[in-house]
Amino acid sequence: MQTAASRILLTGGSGFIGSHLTRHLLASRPQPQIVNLDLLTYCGNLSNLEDCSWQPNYRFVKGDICDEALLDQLFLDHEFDTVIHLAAESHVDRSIVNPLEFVRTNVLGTASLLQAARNHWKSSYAGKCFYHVSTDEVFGTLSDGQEAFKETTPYSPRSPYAASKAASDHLVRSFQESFGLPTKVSNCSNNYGPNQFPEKLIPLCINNILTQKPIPVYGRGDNIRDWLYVDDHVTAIDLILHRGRVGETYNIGGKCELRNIDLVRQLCQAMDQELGRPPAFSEGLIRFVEDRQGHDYRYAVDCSKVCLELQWQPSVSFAQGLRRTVQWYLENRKWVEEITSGAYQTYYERQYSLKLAGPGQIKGSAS
Ligand code: NAD
Ligand code: TDX
Repeated sequence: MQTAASRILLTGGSGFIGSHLTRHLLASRPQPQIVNLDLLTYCGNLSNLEDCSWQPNYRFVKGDICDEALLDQLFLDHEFDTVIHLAAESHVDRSIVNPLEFVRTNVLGTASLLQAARNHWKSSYAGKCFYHVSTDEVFGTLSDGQEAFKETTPYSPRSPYAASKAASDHLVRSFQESFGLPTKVSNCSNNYGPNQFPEKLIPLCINNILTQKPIPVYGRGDNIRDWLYVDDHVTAIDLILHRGRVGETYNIGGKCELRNIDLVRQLCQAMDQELGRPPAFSEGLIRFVEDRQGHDYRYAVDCSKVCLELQWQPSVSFAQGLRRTVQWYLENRKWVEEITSGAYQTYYERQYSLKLAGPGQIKGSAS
């Protein structure tokens, strides 16, 4: 079903994928109004959307997706017809250290958003859409030769992160089934590209190679991930949002399975070339370290549904995407330095301090 998506509540827009998606949607025609609701946790960074902050159809709100009163107020003020939900705790290693934070944000936060959408849309669901951005990790782990995850693969999450995303997917489905809320879900494989927080494999390695620190590869580096350049994920979300069928889930994948150790070696090579270092210089930094607990062995996504139904394809090869990513991090060293120093967390105060509203009011209005 066609969705106009003219007044969008987008959550997590200051994170990695959310910032790319927001920029993409702001440039689309007809231009939607976008409210980016983001708590600016450690991985939210206002500078990711600095170039968009002046646009009249964009507004940033600092706030928590678990804050029901805030959600209520935002729905009243903006009369959203679309929710695109990306806000989440997203790093598997952190979920092993602090699972409850993941339950709060990913499960309770999603439930709060669903409830707000249901309350405000219940008089008519026509032209409304709740789009939930999820992950392939809900399907669990594959062995070599096992068939890639399909939309119909049973859920079998193995990390607290994956379990919290699986729970959020189930909640979305339950609101569709029980209340008729018009929902769409996509489950995507590993993304990479500019603005990814440097705790994830690729940006962490780029930073360590640059600063000549050890590159930690978990276990023997045999684990396999299916990599997708972030812009291709964004294009898929746009297509599903506007042309996908209500009530459906769509798998999105890169058709690009790589063993971690092979990826890291390729990255070392690309970095050495960019930095004019001798061949194999950075490979010497690789260290095999203790494995992640419950480390999923292999992810592979069968994305034939979105390819056939919506004519989507990954358009950026891994070699191209990796080169672009490396170049972006080299040209934007300040972005990582501000994260390392903590300066990025003062950006909100610098940008919005004069406009802070009183208690109970919405903060951070850019307008
Ligand atoms: P990210 O960690 O870079 O960004 C998450 C954003 O959510 C941050 O800006 C953060 O401040 C915000 N946030 C966190 N808790 C919040 C709360 N309580 N209220 C409001 N905002 C909050 O994540 P990402 O990698 O961009 O992932 C975005 C979404 O896509 C997530 O839902 C993730 O599960 C999903 N996903 C990610 C990948 C990937 O490879 N990165 C792959 C598939 C799906
Ligand atoms: O230092 C590291 N060394 C290492 O060997 C890190 C950070 C990771 N790894 C391994 C673990 C994984 O096998 O690299 C692989 C990729 O790790 P992450 O970048 O942490 O991603 P992953 O755990 O696969 O999850 C990612 O993809 C699915 C995102 O973080 C999730 O948000 C998304 O849902």
